[in-house]
Amino acid sequence: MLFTEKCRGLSIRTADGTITRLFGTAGSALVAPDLVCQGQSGVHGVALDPDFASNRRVYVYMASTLSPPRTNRVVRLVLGPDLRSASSRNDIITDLAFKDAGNTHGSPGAHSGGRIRFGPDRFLYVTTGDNHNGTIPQSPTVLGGKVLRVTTDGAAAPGNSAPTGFDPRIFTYGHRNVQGIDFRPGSGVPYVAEHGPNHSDEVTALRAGGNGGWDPKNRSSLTCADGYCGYAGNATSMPMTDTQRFPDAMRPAWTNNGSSQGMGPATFLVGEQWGAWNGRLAVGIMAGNRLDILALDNSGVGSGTTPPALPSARYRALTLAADGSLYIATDAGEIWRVTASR
Ligand SMILES: [Ca+2]
Repeated sequence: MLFTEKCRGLSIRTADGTITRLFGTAGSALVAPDLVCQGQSGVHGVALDPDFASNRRVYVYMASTLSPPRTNRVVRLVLGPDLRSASSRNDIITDLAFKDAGNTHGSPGAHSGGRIRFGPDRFLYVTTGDNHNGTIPQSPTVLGGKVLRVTTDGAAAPGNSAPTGFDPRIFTYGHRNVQGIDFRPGSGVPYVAEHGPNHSDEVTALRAGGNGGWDPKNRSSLTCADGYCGYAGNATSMPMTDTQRFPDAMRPAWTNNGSSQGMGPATFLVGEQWGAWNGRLAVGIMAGNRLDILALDNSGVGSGTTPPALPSARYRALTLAADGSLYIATDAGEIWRVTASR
């Protein structure tokens, strides 16, 4: 089991229970002197190469000092045969937006996104955040508030369909701070979970070249400190999906319009063991300190089911394991394995 810790790095727990620190701060097998741990930023997502069994490649998302001003990066590593070491660091994406200076809305390092997952198409999806910057989400070139889709070398994947003038690595844009992405069983369509401001957590099915409709810059009805209106207004004056400005924006498949409770990680439950929840989306509700199970068939719009057996916690990461169980990481520094029971 590979896992990351924001201020330490990447570690592995092998079958005998031993934990080895592979990559990150001092004490890791491979030290990253450039690692930034500040505010919400640090080491975030981890993904296994689809061909891990033969190439032992893993990918992590991290904030780095290597290219001033600081950026987020996707770093490719190769694990040793005994899974106790990492080498051959290759930074395949070096220019992901990072909030380098604090402003009215928060500290440096805020809204860095950072989930990475391979799709069934074998391309790597990378989620980024708006950095509390009004112009980044709709920017064609700044890689914040985006979902990228790239090869294992970090190059643009074919079929991204980014509009003319956009960085070709961009798959979708106009996002706030995407922390959850997974691929719907059957169709393979990517779905993202987005943390709303003071309203409107959203789950959205992505389409290549699509606009998520988040545009938190000043407008006639709102003038905001530092030019960022992401915490101003309401679901009408500063919507998470602005269909007036962007009539073709991707509509959310699920939203809780009235409030935001801090939707973060997301993973589809797959397998008969999950019974009626097979195919539903598990999401972490961070401010709500709970896990919700969402039906995306319009029967459960605006609400979710909270499994009563699970403790209250700030759910940070969700992953379905090969054996069909659900692994949960919490902000309190625990990893849980959850299985279905009926
Ligand atoms: Ca949206």
